[in-house]
Amino acid sequence: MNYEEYMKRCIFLATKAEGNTSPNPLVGCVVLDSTGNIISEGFHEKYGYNHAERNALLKLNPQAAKDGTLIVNLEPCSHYGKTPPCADLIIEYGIKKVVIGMRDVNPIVAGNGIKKLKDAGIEVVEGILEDECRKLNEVFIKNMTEHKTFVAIKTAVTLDGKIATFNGSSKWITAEKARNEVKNIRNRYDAILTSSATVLADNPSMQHRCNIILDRELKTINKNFKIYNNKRVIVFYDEALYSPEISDIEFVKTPTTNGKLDLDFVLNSLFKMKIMSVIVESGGHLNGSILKYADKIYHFIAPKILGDNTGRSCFDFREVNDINLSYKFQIDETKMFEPDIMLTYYPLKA
Ligand code: AOF
Ligand code: ZN
Repeated sequence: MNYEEYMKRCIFLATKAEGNTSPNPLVGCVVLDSTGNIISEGFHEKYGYNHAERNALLKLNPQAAKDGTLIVNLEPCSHYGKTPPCADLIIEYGIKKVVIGMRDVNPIVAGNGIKKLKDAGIEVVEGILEDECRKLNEVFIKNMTEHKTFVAIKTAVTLDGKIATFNGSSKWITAEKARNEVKNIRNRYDAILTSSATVLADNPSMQHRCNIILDRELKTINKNFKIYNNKRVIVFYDEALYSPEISDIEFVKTPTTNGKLDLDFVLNSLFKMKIMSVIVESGGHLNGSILKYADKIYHFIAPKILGDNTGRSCFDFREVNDINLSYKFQIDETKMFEPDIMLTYYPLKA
C-alpha cells in the first residue's frame, strides 16, 4: 500500500493548526478501515486539546476501525498528559496496523508508544516520509532535544543583498505576494523578535500574538510606535541603565557583553518563558549577530539592484577574513512569489 500519500495527508492536516499547538507538536492522523478506505481524519487543533489520533478515532464507532490501519506523522503517545495515552485508544479500537512518520523525541514517549502497540500485537511501520515529518516538527525537535528556542530569520533583499538604499529607503523591497507569504511564515512562530533600530527606522506594526524588542536603552518606549499595539510585547533592556515600570509591557533586565545585550541570555530567557520559537525580522546588525544562533533562514530576493557601498547588507558583521571560514548553509527550498524568489536554508552541520 502507498502510505506516502496518506502521510502527506497527515502532514497537510497537521499544518492546519500551525501557530496554535506550541509547545506541542503538529500532528495529523488518517484512519483506514479493513478494506483500505479512509473512514476518518483528525489533527491536533490546539495546545491542551485532544491529540490527533484521539480526534480521528472518536469520530468513529469503535467497530468501524476494527482491523483497520492508522497513519500518523508522530509516534502515538504512551503517557497520561492532558489526555490518556493515544496508544491505549488505538488498541481499544482494534486497529491492526499503525504507520508512523517519526518516533517521538519527547523522552516520556520515545519508543514507549511503539512498544505498547507492538505488545498488543499491532503491526507498526516506521519512517514513512520521515524527513518531511521531522521538518514539520523541527521546532518541537529542537525544543525537546536541545532545550532551546528555535530561531528563524526572515530577510528581504535586492539582488545585491541590500535591505535599504544608502539613505535608508526600504519600503518595499519585495512585492505583495512575498509580503503575504511572510504573514503565513510569521504565524508559525511563537514570537517576532526585532531591534529598537528597526522600530525607530521603520515603525513596523509586525502584527503578531507576541513581539519581542531588543532595546538596550529603552529608546522605543513611550512613543507611539505601532509595534506596541500588539497583544503581548516583551522588551529586553540593559539592567544597568533603567528600571522601567510601565504596565502592559513585559520588561526583562538583560546583561550586556561588549555594549550589546547578551543574546545567549535573551534566548535562554525566551525558552524559560515558554516561547519555543522566534522569527527575527530586523536589520543587518541584529541579523549579523544572531546568525550564529539561527536554525533556519527565509531569504526573499527581489529582482532589483541598489548598488552603493555603504553597507545596508542583510547580515552586517565583520568576523570572517577567509572565504573558507564563511558561515555555510544548505539550501532547502526555492520558491517563486512573483516577481520575487524565496530561499529557505539551514546552517550546514559539520
Ligand atoms: C500533541 N498532539 O496529536 C500528539 C502528541 O501535554 P499533552 O498531554 O498534550 O502531551 C503532549 C505530548 O504528547 C507531546 O510532547 C508529544 O510527545 C505527544 N504527542 N502531542 O500535542 C498530538 N500525538
Ligand atoms: Zn497522544
